Amino acid sequence: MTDTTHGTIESHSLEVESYPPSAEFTAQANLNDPAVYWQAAQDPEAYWAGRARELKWTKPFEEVLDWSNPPFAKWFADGELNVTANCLDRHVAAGLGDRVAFYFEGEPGDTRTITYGELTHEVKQAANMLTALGVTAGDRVAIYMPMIPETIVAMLAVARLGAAHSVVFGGFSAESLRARIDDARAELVITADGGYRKGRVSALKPTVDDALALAGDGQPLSVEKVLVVKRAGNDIEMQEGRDLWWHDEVASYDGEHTAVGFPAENPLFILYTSGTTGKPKGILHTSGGYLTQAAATHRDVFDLKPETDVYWCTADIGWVTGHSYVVYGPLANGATQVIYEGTPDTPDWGRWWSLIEKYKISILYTAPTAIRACMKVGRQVPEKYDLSAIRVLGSVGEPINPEAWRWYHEVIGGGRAPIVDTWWQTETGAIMIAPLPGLTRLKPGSAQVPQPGIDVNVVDDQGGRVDRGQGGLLTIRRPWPSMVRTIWGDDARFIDTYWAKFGDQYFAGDGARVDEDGDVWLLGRVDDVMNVSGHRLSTAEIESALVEHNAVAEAAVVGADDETTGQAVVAFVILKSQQTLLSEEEAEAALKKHVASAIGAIARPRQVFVVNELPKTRSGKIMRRLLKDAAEGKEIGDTTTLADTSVMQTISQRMRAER
Ligand code: 6R9
Repeated sequence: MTDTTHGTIESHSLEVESYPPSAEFTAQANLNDPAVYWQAAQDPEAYWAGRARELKWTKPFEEVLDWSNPPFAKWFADGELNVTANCLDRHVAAGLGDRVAFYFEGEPGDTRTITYGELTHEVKQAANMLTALGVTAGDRVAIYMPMIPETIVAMLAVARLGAAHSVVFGGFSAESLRARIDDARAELVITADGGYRKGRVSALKPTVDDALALAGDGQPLSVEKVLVVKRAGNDIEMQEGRDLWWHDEVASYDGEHTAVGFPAENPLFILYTSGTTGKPKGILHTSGGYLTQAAATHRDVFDLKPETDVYWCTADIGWVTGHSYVVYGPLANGATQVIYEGTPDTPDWGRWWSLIEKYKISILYTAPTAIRACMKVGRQVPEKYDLSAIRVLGSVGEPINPEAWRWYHEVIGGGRAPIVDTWWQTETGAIMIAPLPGLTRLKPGSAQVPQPGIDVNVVDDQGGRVDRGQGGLLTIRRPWPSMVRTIWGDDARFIDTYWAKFGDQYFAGDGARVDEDGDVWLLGRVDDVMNVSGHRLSTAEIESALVEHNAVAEAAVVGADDETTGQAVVAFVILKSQQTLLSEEEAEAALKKHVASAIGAIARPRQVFVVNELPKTRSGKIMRRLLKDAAEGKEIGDTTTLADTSVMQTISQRMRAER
């Protein structure tokens, strides 16, 4: 049976189920003419220039793309704009000051409704406060906050002044925070006393205190002031002369502030992400190109109607999804959003669905790991709520397995709402591959189509395109507006990580396959980066945290398949022979805790195994591939290159005993 209005399954040449857009949806969609793809492909620069002109420029650009010094791209470089004024003042000037920008819901149930007019006022006041604290264009400000409105106010105030923010996820440890502060040489830290998570207060300010007390990288501490938002009312220490309460300070500034334009290539933010070595990479994004693509993709991919939609992206501001699809894209489009401080299971698993019912959320953007967690709890929970306002669903962070896709489509989307599976990265800044909901026949599990104006390829090791039906490596050939400009302070690493492999193509680090229709299927990372609940973690970073522990001689970490989190951290450690203080069980528990406190709770290993030997090649390289097989309970692959072939037998026996 085929019912196009409900997107019922249709079979197709390859027996892959697919869901055509309903005639109704297509008729009302922002993009419903497939010509957009070939028009953009004919002249991508002209296409992006047109999208950039949807923004307000204080000085219009003449030059679109400067690619004279690859891989360092400049977009719209002779133009000037103020990013924050594009997100706020522009809408107020257009008479939209009374439109709701955010419905905020705190985890304990407190709520706030903030209009564009009010948000603009608060950001102007904060910009005046930051100016008085010495923040000017070109500076860096670290932000270490819970998911509350002030976090967004802080980001927009920093951007308004032409300074760059570096948001550090509130779950990161003091060491991780300090490494990021040092790398960016941030002069100001904005934090909160604490935030609410899982029904408890999780303190943030004490971690900032610890971070600033650490030895750091040997250079003098760059931080001069710490601004503290009062959120949870927990007891904290305020250091005289350094720490200031946000509410005390901001009260003395008025809400008059004129935004000036900055060059399109002015840095907007640095966001740290895991790479293949232990040291996180400071991904640098700039202003005009970034905002252009964040806004354009947000409108196109989610079919946003700013006048009527209520949009909710569940991502934390500490990740790139929070930057591009909570702050910059949606606000540039004048969207009305919901932000929620806490976890989906507090006070119970109905929380998210109750928010959807309460605010009549029409567009939901979340991650497969969250969907799988809700699936486990069962459909009877969301079924208690009225989710009928939902008209578009989004997914990001990792490939969405077809089973989760179907559940999301049916249980949350009423079998009616299209799902846009969006592939992109911290480095790409904005969505690169995703269906357009009014045009694309959806296939569960595939992100499918490059966005108009984006040149995605799947190539072999030599950089040549693979044939349809084949797999290879994902690359991007032509520069795109929101692309990473460099790794902060490390141009050589930028070239080496993304460009050295193919020269003229950006290497994303993901494997992919193109099917017979030309749709792209993402297959996961091809490097030593794990994806745990949609968060990137580096094996090297966790290994170095483990060997820092005085009981550990050697460590190997792998990302093993996990039903809920996609991948999970599994560690194999050799203890120092002279250490006798800890039993194996004690060591395993202590090391889990140690990793969580060194890097952050998201890096806590699911399992730690004490072993006597690690599988190594004759040249001494740890064979993580074999450990991954063992951790996943698979048949162990080829061990012939091992120096000692018996070690894997011992390890896999050990693993089988655990199961
Ligand atoms: C936005 C974000 C990027 C890595 C990326 C890839 C994986 C993200 C995906 C996806 C398959 C999707 N990834 N979205 N894989 N389908 N829709 O997640 O950025 O944290 O930098 O992670 O996440 O492996 O390379 P980031």
